Amino acid sequence: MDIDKVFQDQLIKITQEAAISVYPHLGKNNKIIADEAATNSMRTNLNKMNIRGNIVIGEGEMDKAPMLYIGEKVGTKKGPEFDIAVDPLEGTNFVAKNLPGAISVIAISNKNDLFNAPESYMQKISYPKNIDHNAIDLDFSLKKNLSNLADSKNKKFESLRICVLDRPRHQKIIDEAKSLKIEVKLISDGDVSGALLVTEEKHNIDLFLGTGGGPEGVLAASALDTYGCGFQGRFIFDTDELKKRANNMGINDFDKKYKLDEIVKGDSLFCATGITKGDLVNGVKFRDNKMVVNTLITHKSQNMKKIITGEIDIKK
Ligand code: VTB
Repeated sequence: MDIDKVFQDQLIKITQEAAISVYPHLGKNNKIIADEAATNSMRTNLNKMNIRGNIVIGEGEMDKAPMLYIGEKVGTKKGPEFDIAVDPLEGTNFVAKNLPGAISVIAISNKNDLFNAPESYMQKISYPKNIDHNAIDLDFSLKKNLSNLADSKNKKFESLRICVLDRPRHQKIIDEAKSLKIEVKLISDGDVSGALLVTEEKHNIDLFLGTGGGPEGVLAASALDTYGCGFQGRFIFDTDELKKRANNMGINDFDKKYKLDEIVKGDSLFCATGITKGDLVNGVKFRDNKMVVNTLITHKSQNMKKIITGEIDIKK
């Protein structure tokens, strides 16, 4: 079933207001307060929606997060049943230091259509549209993925650019790229945005790969799906505790490589509002007593992918 278009504006409003709630905390070196503001705003607004929402990706497990925890029910309990993935403040470091790249993110699907997993790391890879899904694989070498990409895109191998989270665990990828003479865009945080840089030519990224947050992987997968891009993810359940939690959620194969259509099924709606200026969207700006905010929205059934600029009167 398609998600009704009325939810587009409602979701945009949710990430817009969450982004605005973070604005006073920019550059204050306090990640926790900024995250709380965004989470509080998002939760309050979700609870006003006429939906029966289930948080499948949230601020953490119930015993660790007081708000928007995995399994929390949100909405007025009237209306359609949705699975909801949230990252009210993706890039807490960016906000604390007032650096580019912070966004507020949400994705919804029909009930049972978003992947339900405990909070863990995920190995991920995303790539542009119109690429044969057998050409790119988490388990291929970087060289093989890139030569297949070059062939599919009819581009010169050396002209390809990849995006990787700047972490010691990615040194092998970074070294390999260097030996292949491939340019790497290193990002310090924010791999929802990183994974989405393959969506449009203007970002000039052909492949995103590496290990980051699992929740961020599921969120990115929703938007990638609407763009027709590719994604694979493998959760890393490397402790007994995580294995137990995964098991309780119905996961038995801990090493499974998930394809995009196993992570996000059917219709989905995704919104990301910029908090600080970033590659995907501009940050919150203050102009004539108004906050100007930019939101990337994707809605699969409507083939919608665009940036909406909103002006919010702060006197209200
Ligand atoms: C990424 C990134 C996040 O965590 O998922 C990353 O998107 C992965 O974790 O913005 P480590 O920092 O532990 O490597 C963030 O940087 C923060 O949640």
